Amino acid sequence: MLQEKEAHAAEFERTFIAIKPDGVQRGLIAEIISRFERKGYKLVAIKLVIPTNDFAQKHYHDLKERPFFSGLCDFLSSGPVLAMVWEGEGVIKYGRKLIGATDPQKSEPGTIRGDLAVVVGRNIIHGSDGPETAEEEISLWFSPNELISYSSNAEKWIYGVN
Ligand code: IDP
Ligand code: MG
Repeated sequence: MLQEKEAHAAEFERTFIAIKPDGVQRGLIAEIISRFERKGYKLVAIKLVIPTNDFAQKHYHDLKERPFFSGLCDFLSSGPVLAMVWEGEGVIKYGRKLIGATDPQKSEPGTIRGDLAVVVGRNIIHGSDGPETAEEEISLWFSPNELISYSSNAEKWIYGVN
């Protein structure tokens, strides 16, 4: 039975989620964390950091050709960011669903951006968009010893595994 549980746990994926400076300043940390927590995902790393501009450029390197890149990096490095890693079955893709579309004007009500943000340049939260970026972003923001592996008593109720 223990083996079965371990095998199941090994399937869990991890994603990088960050509350950007606007979300932190607006007092939305608890609101956003609670949406991931209540869903049934497990928090495995968390820290409050003010990224340097250089670090922000690394985080958003895929967007360096876009006209908003410089303003985006200035913004991300303008104040505290709450960096997190969340774990669970399908968390990368479903985390993006919880977050909603990039432009809050197009995010559905019920999503984080749909409920809590208005414009694309201040959309309060970041989430990895796929398995490769999740891995890349987790290792950019966290060292391996900051990722906490633990079993949660809720898991057997969330996943139905004994
Ligand atoms: P995502 O955050 O939903 O993954 P990306 O396309 O990866 O969206 O863009 C990263 C971030 O860049 C967005 O969350 C948003 O803050 C910002 N951004 C994206 N498009 C625009 C734009 O057209 N104008 C200003 N900022 C933008
Ligand atoms: Mg993105």
